[in-house]
Amino acid sequence: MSELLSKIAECIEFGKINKAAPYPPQMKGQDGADELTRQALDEGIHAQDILSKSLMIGMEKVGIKFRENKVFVPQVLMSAKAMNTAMVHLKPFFLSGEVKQKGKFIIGTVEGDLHDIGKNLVSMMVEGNGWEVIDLGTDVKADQFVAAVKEHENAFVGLSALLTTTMVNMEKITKAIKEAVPGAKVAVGGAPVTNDFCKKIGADAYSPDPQGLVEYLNAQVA
Ligand code: B1M
Repeated sequence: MSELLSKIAECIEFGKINKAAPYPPQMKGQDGADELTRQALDEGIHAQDILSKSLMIGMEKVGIKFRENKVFVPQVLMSAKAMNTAMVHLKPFFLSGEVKQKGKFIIGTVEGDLHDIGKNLVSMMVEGNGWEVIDLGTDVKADQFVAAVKEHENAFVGLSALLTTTMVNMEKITKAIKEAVPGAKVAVGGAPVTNDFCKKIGADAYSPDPQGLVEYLNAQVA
């Protein structure tokens, strides 16, 4: 069992989607996340074990390598694609409640801002680490965040901004969320955002990269 789970983790780490995929070259012709996840389920390995002992391990390794500039956006996207392929096989177990997720995470790029590449990477990494992600998209206004936080009880919130002109909207969004749902936790990130800015606007956490955010979220439910 552990050998198969290690192989799946490797597929996620290196972005091997399925046997037909030519990427990465060193794994050409080998089974990918698609075939191996199916095989693991057929062999009776519990979906929860596949998630926590292989998919999440692979995703964590990518997150750390990305933070250390050892891999870049394209590699992370391939890993996320491999992860999503594996997740298709696990979806029925999520829906039946057999596989437990760590919690809910609402994310959006703030009002006025249309940049979504970084926000999407964050979403994929958080989802790949066992969280249910509610992605509100781009140009998300305070009332949309508030509605989502009211709908999804105990969800954590993530705000992304890429412009110095839109990061200022994080303050009113954070205030609106906290006014509507006292105790709600808001994390902020994006190229122009800093830890000082996070503190100044009353948000709860800042991370410069997806892995730091994942570590913050995991620590909240540990
Ligand atoms: Co725009 N743009 N852009 N742009 N754009 C920047 C951001 C800019 C720095 C370019 C420049 O001038 N050098 C500049 C901002 C300057 C400033 O504010 N100081 C800029 C500008 C000015 C603009 C327009 C105003 C241009 C114009 O129309 N005159 C316009 C604004 C549109 C709008 O939003 N209203 C605009 C438009 C666009 C495109 C549509 C063309 C396109 C976006 C496409 C898309 O996202 N679908 C675009 C792009 C691609 C860029 C650059 C080139 C790349 C941004 C990106 O995707 N980076 C960018 C210049 C650059 O960075 N080289 C630029 C890759 C991404 C993985 O990184 O988003 O930082 P990033 O996310 C990181 C971290 O920040 C972190 O994790 C991610 C992975 O490490 N992170 C979080 C992000 N969110 C997080 C949340 C967290 C935690 C971590 O917790 C919740």
